[in-house]
Amino acid sequence: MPKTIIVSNRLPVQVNHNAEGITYKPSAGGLATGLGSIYKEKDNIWIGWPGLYLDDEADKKQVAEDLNKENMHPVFLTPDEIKDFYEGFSNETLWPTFHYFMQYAKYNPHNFEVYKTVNEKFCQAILEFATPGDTIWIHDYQLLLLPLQVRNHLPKSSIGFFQHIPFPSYEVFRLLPWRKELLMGMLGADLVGFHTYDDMRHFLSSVNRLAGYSNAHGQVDLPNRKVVVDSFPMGIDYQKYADSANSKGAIKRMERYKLSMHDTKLLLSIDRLDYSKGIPQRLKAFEMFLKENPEYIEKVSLMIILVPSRDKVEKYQELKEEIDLLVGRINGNYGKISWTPIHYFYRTFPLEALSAFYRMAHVGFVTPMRDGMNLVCKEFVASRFDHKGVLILSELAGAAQELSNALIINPTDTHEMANAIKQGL
Ligand code: GDG
Repeated sequence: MPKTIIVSNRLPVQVNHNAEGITYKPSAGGLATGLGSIYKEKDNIWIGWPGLYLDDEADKKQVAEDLNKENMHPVFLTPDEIKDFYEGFSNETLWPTFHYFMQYAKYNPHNFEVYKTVNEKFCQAILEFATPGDTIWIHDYQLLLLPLQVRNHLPKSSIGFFQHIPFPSYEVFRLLPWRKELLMGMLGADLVGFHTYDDMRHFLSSVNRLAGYSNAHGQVDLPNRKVVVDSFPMGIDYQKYADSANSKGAIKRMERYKLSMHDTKLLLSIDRLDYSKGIPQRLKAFEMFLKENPEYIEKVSLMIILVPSRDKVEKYQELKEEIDLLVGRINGNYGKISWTPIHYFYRTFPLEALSAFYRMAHVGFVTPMRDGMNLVCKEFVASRFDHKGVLILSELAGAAQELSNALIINPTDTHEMANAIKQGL
């Protein structure tokens, strides 16, 4: 029976190895949220890195066995591969370039070589499982070369590629020394998908100008195959978030949190800690709002939940320090014994707690500088099944193209954001 093989850099579980042995917990992040249900069906399988380095062969064997029972297969990476492929090329070259932070991008040829090798490692893992008729569904910017690598081994296979982050304009993409190889890698798929129409147009323009292939209605004609390129804006499981926000557990938590927050109005933001998410800009807008609207002091708080992410990468460490300082400054300047302006958490919460936050917040405050889609704003809306609440949303999130009834702001405009907070409240 044909199956779907999902392939992404990370598996949807975080594997840890500590004194108690090997433990597993679901990972937080957009991809895990979006595809969580598909790989569990029938014989489908999800191939990816389990998120840690294991040197002991017996541990690797155990992890592989445990994960196989849950329809997952691990690709193990060495410490050098983690550094050069994951932290290096993926997160210090592709991520900043694709999010228009070109000044953060490093151009290191060695890292690109390791990126290629690791993509080939994923390819070998696919070959272990693929049988004729299967659909191979590859995800995201860490695996741009993989569609072509698989095509070279299995010319007749059915391959989809979906990119979860923006695809930048040609003028930005062309900065990458490896631009053509990366494009050709993606064109190894039969279907290439993006969240938005703009991302798709940017990709097609780069294919045309760098690889010389034109397109008609999103179809690229290669000499021996056709590739369809389209936009597929990713949604969420609406019912899951609506039900969770209405669950006994979430309501109980919400009542407890409300008591300790003395019924102040609440702005809520939830992100991975990442410079693309516009967190310092958001904090400065909240500070300006308090300064310009002192009547709201003691009446409104901002809850900011930051999920630790890529903490070995220098820019992320610097960002964490900047955020710590800003939160300290705002709480130090405006706080009262009985009121904290910013409730700041640097960790993950279980879904039940997130649902309680989503449901008790009056305003969802989502202000990325760039975001492929952004699922948090959709989860906020789904959790407000009572149709109350206001969403402030950056025009630079893919989701802004769908959620046009939100208060749409430009995240570089501090004034506009401060005004939107007032309007939202
Ligand atoms: C990438 C793209 C695109 C957050 N904190 C906790 C937690 N989360 C969950 C949220 C949400 C997910 O993580 C974050 O998804 P986003 O879409 O907002 O952002 P990225 O992680 O950057 O995702 C993005 C996405 O891929 C999908 O294509 O939308 O543009 O950058 O689901 O709820 N989950 C739990 N505890 C937390 O503390 N359980």
